[in-house]
Amino acid sequence: MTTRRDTRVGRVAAGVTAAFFVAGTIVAIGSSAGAGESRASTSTNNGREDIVGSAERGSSACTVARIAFVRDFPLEGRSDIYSIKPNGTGLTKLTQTGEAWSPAWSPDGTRIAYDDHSDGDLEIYVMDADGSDVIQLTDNTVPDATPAWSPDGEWIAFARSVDDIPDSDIFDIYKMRADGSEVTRLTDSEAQEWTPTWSSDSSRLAYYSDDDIVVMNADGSEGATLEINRPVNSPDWAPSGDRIFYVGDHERGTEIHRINADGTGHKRVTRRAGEDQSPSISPGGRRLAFSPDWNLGIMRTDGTRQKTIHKGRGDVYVPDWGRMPCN
Ligand SMILES: [Ca+2]
Ligand SMILES: [Ca+2]
Ligand SMILES: [Ca+2]
Repeated sequence: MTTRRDTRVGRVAAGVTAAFFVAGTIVAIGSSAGAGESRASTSTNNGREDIVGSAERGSSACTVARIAFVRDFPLEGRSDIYSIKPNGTGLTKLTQTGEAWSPAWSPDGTRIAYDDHSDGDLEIYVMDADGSDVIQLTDNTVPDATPAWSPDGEWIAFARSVDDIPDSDIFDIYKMRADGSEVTRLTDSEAQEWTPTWSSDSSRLAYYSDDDIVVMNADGSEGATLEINRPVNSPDWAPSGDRIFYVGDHERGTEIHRINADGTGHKRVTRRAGEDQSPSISPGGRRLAFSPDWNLGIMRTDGTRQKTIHKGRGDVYVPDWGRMPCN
C-alpha cells in the first residue's frame, strides 16, 4: 500500500501542478481558519507533560508542548500547517499558502521548517513558531521536501529529487545548515528516499527508502536497511532509547510499530482496524502524536491511552511534536 503522503510526493514529483495550483488560487479567498477550528477539544487533562520543565530533559528552561500538523483538503488541493496543544486547545493556523506540508520543529521550539509548493516545485522554508518571519532556504526547479531539524540545531536533513524529469520519483537524502548553506548530498540511489529523522545525538539518520527504512551515519556512510517483514514508512527516531517508530502496512490498514535502531527489539504499538499513521514522539519521550484515520491523536509510546485530540474539516497529516519556550 502507498501512503497518501507518498502519493502526494509522487503527485508533486509528477508535475501535476496545474489543477493543484488553480484550486489553491480559488480557495485562497477563503483561506482563513476553517470550520474545524471551533471544534477543538476542551479537554484540560494530561497537562503534566504539556509543560515540560527540568524533570525530563535536565534543563531549567520552561517550555510548552505543541504539535504542528498539516490539514489537507484533497478536493480543493489545499494544505496548510497548524499547531495545537496536546490537550486539543489553542488551534492556530500557521501558513496561508495552501501549499504547505511536512512541519518540523527546531529543537529550541522557536522555528518550524516545512516544505511548500508555491513557486512551482517544492522548496524548504522556515518560519517562526507563530507562522511569521518566513525564510526560503532552497531555491531551484526540483522538489525539496520533508525537512528534519537535527537535535543539535545545526542541520536540516531533507529529500531532493535530483533530476528535472517531471514524473521522476527518485529522491535522495540531503542535509544543509539551518541557514540553507552547505547543501550536502548524502545518498545517491534509484530509490524513492525521503522523510529523514535524526538520532538524538545528531550522529545518524533514518529515512524511508522504497518501502524500507534505512539507518546511516549523518555523513551518508554505512547505510543499512532494517530487516522488517512488511512495507514500512514514516520513521521517527525517539529522543531516548535509540528507538525508531514507524508505520507498517497491514491487511486492515496501517499500524505503528517500533524497533531499535540496530534492528532488534521490534514491537507493535497499535492494534486497531483503520489507519494509524505518522508517529512523532514527544520531546519527553513518553507520548507520541499520530494520525488515526486522518484525525490528530496522541497516545503513550506503549500504545495505551489513545485519544483523538482534534477532528476538523479536511484530513490531518504528518504531525510533529515540539516544544515552545514559555512566554
Ligand atoms: Ca525546489
Ligand atoms: Ca523552485
Ligand atoms: Ca490500525
